[in-house]
Amino acid sequence: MPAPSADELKRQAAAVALEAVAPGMRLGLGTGSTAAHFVDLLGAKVKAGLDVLCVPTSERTRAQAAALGVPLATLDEAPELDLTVDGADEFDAKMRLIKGGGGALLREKIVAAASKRFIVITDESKRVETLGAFPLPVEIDPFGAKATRLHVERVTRDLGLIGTVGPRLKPGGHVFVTDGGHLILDCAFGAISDPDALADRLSAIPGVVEHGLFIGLATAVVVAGRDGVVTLGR
Ligand code: ABF
Repeated sequence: MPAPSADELKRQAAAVALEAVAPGMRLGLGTGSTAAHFVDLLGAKVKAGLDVLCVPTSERTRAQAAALGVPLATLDEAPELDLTVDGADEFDAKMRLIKGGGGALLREKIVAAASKRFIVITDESKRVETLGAFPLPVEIDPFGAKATRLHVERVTRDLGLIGTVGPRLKPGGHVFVTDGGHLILDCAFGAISDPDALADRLSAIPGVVEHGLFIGLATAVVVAGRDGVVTLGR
């Protein structure tokens, strides 16, 4: 039998997370290609009669879920969620994550923090010993963007992180703008030896709206690999 493709692995992880969904739950829906598999599988369950209410983390996910007939609410309408299922760009053995490659990190973090359980769905390519091979996204306010960027560079240099900090651009060279109207700095430092310290320092910078280090939020990470699906946490 041929080895499963990366896309098949993502769907397998999504299917395992779907088992945690029960009737009547209020769910947070993540963003990205792995989360899209979860939304797709959930849509089929809803069509078959499952009763849930869902809060999407991006306009992209909202459109996908709406097209599948998944009942949607805003986080203001459903401020306490039972479970959020989302992807990640990287995770380590302590279930610390880098997220934001898809540009939805602020809403993803707000929704995850509003959930009793937060299940991350991934394929094995996202597992790392030390976070940082994936450039860390930092979401900033457009006001004073250059000053904020300099501040981020100073703070990270103080922590011994040397690399490039640059605004995310769209294909064609235009600046990428998030659903919330913010900009993203992609910070390519390589290995981040102390993600907790970096998270604290970034959070303290005026102008930084949020950063892509998700620490202490994931309650489980479902990892689909060529040898099967493994779940860290619960
Ligand atoms: C979202 O989608 C993001 O936080 C993360 O950046 C990305 C992962 O995308 P994919 O599932 O397509 O690899 O979860």
